[in-house]
Amino acid sequence: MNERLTRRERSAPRLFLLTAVLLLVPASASAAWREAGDVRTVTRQADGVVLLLTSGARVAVTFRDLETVRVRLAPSGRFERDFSYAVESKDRKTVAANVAETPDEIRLSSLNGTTVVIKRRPFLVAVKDAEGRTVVEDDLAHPVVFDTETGAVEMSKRRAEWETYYGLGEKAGPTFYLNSQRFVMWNTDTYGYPRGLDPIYQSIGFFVALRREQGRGLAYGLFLDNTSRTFFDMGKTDPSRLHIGAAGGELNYYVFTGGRERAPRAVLRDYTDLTGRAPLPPLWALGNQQSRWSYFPEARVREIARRFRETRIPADVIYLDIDYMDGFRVFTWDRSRFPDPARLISDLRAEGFRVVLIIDPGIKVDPNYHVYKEGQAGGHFVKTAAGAELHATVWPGVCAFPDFTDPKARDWFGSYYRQHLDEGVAGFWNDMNEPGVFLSEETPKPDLYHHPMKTFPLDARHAADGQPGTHARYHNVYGMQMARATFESNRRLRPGARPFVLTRAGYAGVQRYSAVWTGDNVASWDHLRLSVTMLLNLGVSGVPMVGADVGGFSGNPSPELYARWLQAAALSPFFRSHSEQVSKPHEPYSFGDEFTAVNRRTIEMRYRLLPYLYTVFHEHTKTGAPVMRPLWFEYPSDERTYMADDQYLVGRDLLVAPVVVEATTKRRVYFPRGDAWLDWWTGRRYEGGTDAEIEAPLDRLPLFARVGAVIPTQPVVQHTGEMLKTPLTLVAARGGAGTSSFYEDAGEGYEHLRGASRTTTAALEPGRLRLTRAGAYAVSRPLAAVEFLGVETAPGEVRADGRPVANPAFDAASRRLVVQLPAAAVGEITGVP
Ligand code: MIG
Repeated sequence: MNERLTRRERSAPRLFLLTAVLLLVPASASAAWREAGDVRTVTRQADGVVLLLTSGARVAVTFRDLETVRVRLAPSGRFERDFSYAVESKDRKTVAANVAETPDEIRLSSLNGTTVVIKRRPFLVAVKDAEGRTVVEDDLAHPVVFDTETGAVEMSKRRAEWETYYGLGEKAGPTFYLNSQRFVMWNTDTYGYPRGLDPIYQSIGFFVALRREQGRGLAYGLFLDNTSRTFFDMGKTDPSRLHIGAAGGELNYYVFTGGRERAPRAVLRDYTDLTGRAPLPPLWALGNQQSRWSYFPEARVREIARRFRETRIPADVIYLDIDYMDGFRVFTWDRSRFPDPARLISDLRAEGFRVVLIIDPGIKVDPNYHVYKEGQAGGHFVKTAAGAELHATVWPGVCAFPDFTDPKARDWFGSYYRQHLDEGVAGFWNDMNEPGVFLSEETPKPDLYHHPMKTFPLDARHAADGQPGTHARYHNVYGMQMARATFESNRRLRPGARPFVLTRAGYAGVQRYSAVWTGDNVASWDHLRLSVTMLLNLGVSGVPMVGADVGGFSGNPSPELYARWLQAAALSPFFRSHSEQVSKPHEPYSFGDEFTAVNRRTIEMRYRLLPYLYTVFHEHTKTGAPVMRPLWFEYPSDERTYMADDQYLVGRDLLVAPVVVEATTKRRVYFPRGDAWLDWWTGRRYEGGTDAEIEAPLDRLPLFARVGAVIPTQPVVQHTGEMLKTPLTLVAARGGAGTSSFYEDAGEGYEHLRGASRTTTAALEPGRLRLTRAGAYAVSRPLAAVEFLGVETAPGEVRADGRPVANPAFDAASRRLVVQLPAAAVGEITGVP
């Protein structure tokens, strides 16, 4: 605790200076830089070419997909085994490349016209789209270089000054877009990180570039797949280029051209085709989640559950943080605090609550602790350079750490989840897996965010799935491999249920295993704003299930800040309130009666929209599109969307404009060009390409539906277990034509992969709505009503399948016409004004 207080008291500028000095040390350590040189020999292969350069480096330039180019450069001239933690293992596609050589160039093209032009002297790569436009190209003045002493490797890509960049995973940058900033990938436990601090917990070296040319938005994506420390200088040092490099290993990167369209959607599709998509989460994980460091003992946990139900605030999940354990030993319980966990969990379950447990990587060194003993006997712990068991201090005291890069250690660690699964635990939360460890008394101070001793020594050894190497090389995948161990063991041990895993650290591809939260944020208005851009950037980095601690982890939000944060997060993918030990209560009912009502309304809104949110998650599994989307993702031709950092889309059809400024009850909203929008609450119409001042009283989240969309909703339920019993209501945003569809399945298990799902397509036209259903999902939820939004005048006769509907309810103030439907499945509604 002491450490924390001192840190908070320190002045920010000094901290930044010290941090900067620390980060510079490795860069200036040595210098034996060498240029990659000219192309000496060319070897053709089916999907591209392998080049030998005059420096001795070897390069493979291949098509990974029709619109994805891969460049792999081994400074040593020898490629390593082609293995990646980021790439989802599945059958490689065979993508044929057409190769043409001239004295100056080598040209590769894929079937649909994507082309790579390789200059021979010196070796330079330019990628062109099917229309012949340059996607991205090496900077003539800065060819690829590598350092023969340190193993570092760097490249530079030319950048158009007006190009903007997004993604790079979890970044707390000063602005939403990444332009003119320099980022480092090195997973770090950064309690209370101020805006601008970098790196933090995750390492995802993928970004999306966007620029407007001839009236259209052109996107591309670039992913550097290198697990060692990497950097991305997005024009900070030199505005004319992107400067990207790694501390060691191969320069191994992919360019996603976005196809002929050059659409962000296509870039994300191809990036997630490579690194995988998040599986459909269990429905309960989309519910409201309540956490705290920590709820204990058992009576307190029961009280939390009871209070939610008493106050009629919907919730699905309660988290148990580190204090449930016996002396912080993972896979144990403190029996004085939790005498009968299985009983507690089943009682909570009867009230509609699931329990998620935190599981940290550190295993207490204690000869009487079975997990330690078995881990030691099995040789599952990370070793020092000298081959001894690596020890470092975390919550339990001195710990050993499973080598999650070793498949045997993953299986071994994973097997302990069985006990908790048998107790009925629903999901697991992996923390401290950067890995983060504590500084000891003897560690040289000051205690900086990026103190090198807050993780394993760089020369510690990892098995790395058959490619053994140092911690310097595998640090950034440690957390992701822990989440993988958790996910895979849950899949194996409880095959009928969808795992739920939450991780703090990760690497590209983490979405295949886990949800991600943005770590130890702060109860401030600025952090509320920051959470929006952080989640958006994570989403376009391929990770859909993301959230920030609502209300801020560190510190105490005012009731107003908590209420506004809850609203801003209510439609974010992963929705959880969490706060640190010393903070005041952060439950939505703990800010006084007036705010309990406000917060209830917010959470009810999320539950109303769960059928829609679930549909958007399903869309992610098919296309890789984020759930929470920046405006530019759908409107790349509208350059006003490029800087929109305090509004977001959920799926394609909902626009959210949270209030992120203190003491305000209105805000300006920008409506992207190309669609018109209806105010969710008033039904008022706003044209695309315009701004408007929107009323936002304390109990209201500014929310808009895209004209032409049909959005599935349900009545308020107290938890997702009640959903299947409730009928659906469709909200049809009238005033233009459009087709939407929504997805339903059991919300759990894997029957949906065997056809047990249903997709309903809704075609909205002036005066008419048509519904068609496809799929064999048996537990069909009836459709109770359609709410037409944006109706200005009272209707004449509304008909369902030709028969008049009794008493459609029209409310002029909210421009809503509610049409109750008969029990039989309706195919067509007509007569809507
Ligand atoms: O050293 O488990 O980010 O969410 O409550 C702090 C206690 C360890 C850090 C996590 C936070 C969690 C806390 N953990």
